[in-house]
Amino acid sequence: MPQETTARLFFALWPDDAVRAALARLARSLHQECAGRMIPAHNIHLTLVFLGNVANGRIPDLRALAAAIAAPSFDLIVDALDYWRHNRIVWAGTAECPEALRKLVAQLTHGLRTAGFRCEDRQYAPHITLLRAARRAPAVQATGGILWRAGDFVLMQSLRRNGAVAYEAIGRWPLGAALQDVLRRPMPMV
Ligand code: 2AM
Repeated sequence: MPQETTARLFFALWPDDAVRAALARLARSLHQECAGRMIPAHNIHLTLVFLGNVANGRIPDLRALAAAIAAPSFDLIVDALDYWRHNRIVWAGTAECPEALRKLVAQLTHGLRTAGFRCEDRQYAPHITLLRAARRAPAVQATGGILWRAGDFVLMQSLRRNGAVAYEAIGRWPLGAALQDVLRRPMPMV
């Protein structure tokens, strides 16, 4: 019987060029302080939901589920730094997680579970990994805020190419005004 192939997948926010450049600058300065391996600028992202290995045949279900998400766009202020000792990553995050980000993750997770996908039970901890195998934690836990206007989200595939991690976009979906906001707007007089 032919084996069904799988893909290692996750939903994420992907930065635009300006935010990517600012995060890559931050990664470079943290690297001087904490050593370890810098995440290449083109790989920097914020994971929303990690799916792990998914049968390729289920990718259309993931696309349909993502297309059905109705969630507002939001601003993320990247102003916090931290270090996880258990996996030695240095990451950037946000002192205050926007409610819209939590709701987007909750909506995705709910849709995924309903469709029979396995998602983690752990509480969502928004983090943008900047260094792996870091030798020490950064001395300060705050950074000048980087404004990230999240206007869409992506489904990514994680691959290994020549021993390096490579990410490929499978789909991208816009975040927009929530339906309630649209309905609340005054109707134009005709
Ligand atoms: P990390 O940066 O903390 O390793 C692609 O691998 C993305 O999915 C990364 O953002 C990674 O987070 C996250 N990821 C990888 N394995 C994961 C797991 N088992 N649980 C949750 N997130 C994971």
